[in-house]
Amino acid sequence: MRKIRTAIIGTGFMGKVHSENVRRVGNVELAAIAGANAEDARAFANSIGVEHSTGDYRTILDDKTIDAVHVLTPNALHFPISMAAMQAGKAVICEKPLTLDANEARQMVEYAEAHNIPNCVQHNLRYYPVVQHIRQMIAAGDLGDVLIVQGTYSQDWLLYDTDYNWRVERASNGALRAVGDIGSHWMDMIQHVTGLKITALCAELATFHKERKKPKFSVETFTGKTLNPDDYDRIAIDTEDFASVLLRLGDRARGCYTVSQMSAGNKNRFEIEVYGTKSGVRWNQERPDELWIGNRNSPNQIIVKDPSLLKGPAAGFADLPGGHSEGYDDAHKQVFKRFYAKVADPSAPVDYPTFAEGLWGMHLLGKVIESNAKRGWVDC
Ligand code: NAI
Ligand code: SOE
Repeated sequence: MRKIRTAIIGTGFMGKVHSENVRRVGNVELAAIAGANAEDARAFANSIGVEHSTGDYRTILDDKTIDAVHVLTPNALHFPISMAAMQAGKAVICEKPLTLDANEARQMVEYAEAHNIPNCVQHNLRYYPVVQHIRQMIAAGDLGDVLIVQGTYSQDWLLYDTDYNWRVERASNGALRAVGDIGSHWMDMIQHVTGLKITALCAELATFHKERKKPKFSVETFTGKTLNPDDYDRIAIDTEDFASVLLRLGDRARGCYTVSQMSAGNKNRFEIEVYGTKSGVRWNQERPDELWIGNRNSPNQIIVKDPSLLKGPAAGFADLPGGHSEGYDDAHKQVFKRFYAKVADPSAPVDYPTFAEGLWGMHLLGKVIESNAKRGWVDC
């Protein structure tokens, strides 16, 4: 079997996660690393045992032996790097949010479709086994008609004004921070599990820290907790820390969610609840193998992931027996398995999130900005 040769572009949090998990896919070889500069790239490549590294991703795009790339940089670089990679004929997995705006995302979709290039936006959170079980329950009508969706994506890693990351800056991140960074996951997830589209929304954004103290040197995602007072510059902030969003999903279903990067004690609480005419479900990423099922006329249940009990195709997203937890890393691996099956065999199904879905996500983010600006409902 010829292995697909892939490269990682970006050596931070996602650089680690993608490197480790793409290596769990049998038909893929991690062949090269590109970083922001040669030193970062080499240090990272050494730490994970990859021979080839570069401080200029274009070197990788020029390499005809590389079949695919993972774009894992700050958001503003997703579009130029992904477009250049596709123009060089590489299959592309790009992190979320896909781009800075829908216009960039549309160009990526059009290019990929016109040139038949396998493309994926990394909405990995869909691929927890229990989430897929919820999806199958809803498709089978176990919940009845969906009436209510609600939930949150709440974190606390930007609670203090000394917490800093490229995400707080528009130029690197885009205009929406909390909604773009984690609301993008929530909206993707709720549409994926219910099969419904968000058809209108009403959003309010809040920036609690109008000014933050920026470290004078770079800090990686989630790691800015150990600096001293002299290590900072004061920077004005115009991206949101928190948002609340009301939703309509078609004629009947209604919902709301909050996103926050300043809710003390919430490390990575991504919670969805779906209530239908028969029953409801609640799932929290921090306890990924558990599913709460709410009933009106019988006791509520908590079920635990077990492939032999997962509904239909959901079992295909669990690679370990019941009682053996499958978490964040495993959800990434599930995307990679399916994406690289497609890269290896063009007749394989598209069983992973595509740039077209990333474009819809960017469209919704644009609607959040529009709604907040006009202080009212907007149709999507
Ligand atoms: P990070 O700040 O930890 O890493 C970003 C890396 O990109 C850094 O190593 C930086 O040096 C590198 N970089 C910057 N310019 C570059 C260039 N020109 N060429 C190559 N590398 C360059 O950020 P993190 O958390 O890894 O986020 C990266 C992306 O992944 C973001 O778009 C973010 O939204 C997304 N993400 C997705 C997650 C998921 O669960 N799907 C989780 C965390 C992040
Ligand atoms: C930071 O908020 C972050 O790493 C996001 O960028 C990811 O998408 C999310 O899954 C975890 O938190």
